[in-house]
Amino acid sequence: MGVFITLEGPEGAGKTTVAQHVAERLRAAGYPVILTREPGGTPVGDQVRQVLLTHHNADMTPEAEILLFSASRAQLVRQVIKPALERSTIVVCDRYADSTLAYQGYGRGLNLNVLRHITDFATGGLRPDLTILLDVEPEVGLARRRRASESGAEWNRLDNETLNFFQRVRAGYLALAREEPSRWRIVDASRPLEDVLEEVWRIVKVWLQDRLRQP
Ligand code: Z5A
Repeated sequence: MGVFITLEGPEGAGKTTVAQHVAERLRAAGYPVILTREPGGTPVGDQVRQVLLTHHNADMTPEAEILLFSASRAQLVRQVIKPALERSTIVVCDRYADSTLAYQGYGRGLNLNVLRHITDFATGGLRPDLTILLDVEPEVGLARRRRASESGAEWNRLDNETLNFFQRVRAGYLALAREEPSRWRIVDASRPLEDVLEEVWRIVKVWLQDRLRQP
């Protein structure tokens, strides 16, 4: 079986940049790797992503939102992630089910147990082996996002949420990480990018070495 690594965190934390870097370094070290993301990562998921993130759908209800994120995830798990793990590949995924607990649960206030049931159905119970939380204050992350969007990066429907919403999301992530410390590693992503990239790579390298030592 392969290894399933996810990157989580609020907007502008650096997930996409870090996920690419980790995938490149793993490849350079000789591991078979695929890099994917949520929502999206499949043709069906990419269509769902458009529906989720377009500003035209400002009236989307939280219930519709969770089902759409789950639809994209169900497709990604069965079409991409599980087959890759069965080929003993390392899967690096930019966001996964913990985003649902953080955003729709802690952010929107939907019942966490209900979300866990829906998420288990969508994923068939597939959980990450290692999750890295890139933790950053919402003010810092949003400022990075704003700068990136001025240079052409997408500014999506969820980016318009209030600062209070993003503070609940961040607190939710930290609570999730503390609940399950064996799976999560928390990285201070407010530091310069080079430092963050090096720390995440060190975590992944050490974690993989420990795992290979296990019988
Ligand atoms: N969502 C949800 O609600 N429920 C779910 O179940 C799932 C998702 C799966 C998806 O958008 C949205 O859907 C997202 C969560 C929600 N909400 N919003 N908004 P997305 O995945 O496309 O967008 P994102 O995750 O928010 O990505 P992002 O804002 O682009 O952030 P990022 O991937 O963490 O950062 P980045 O793209 O790597 O970097 C952003 C910029 O910051 C870029 O210019 C970098 O060069 C810069 N950067 C990164 N790190 C640093 C450091 N350390 N210092 C300085 N500058 C940095």
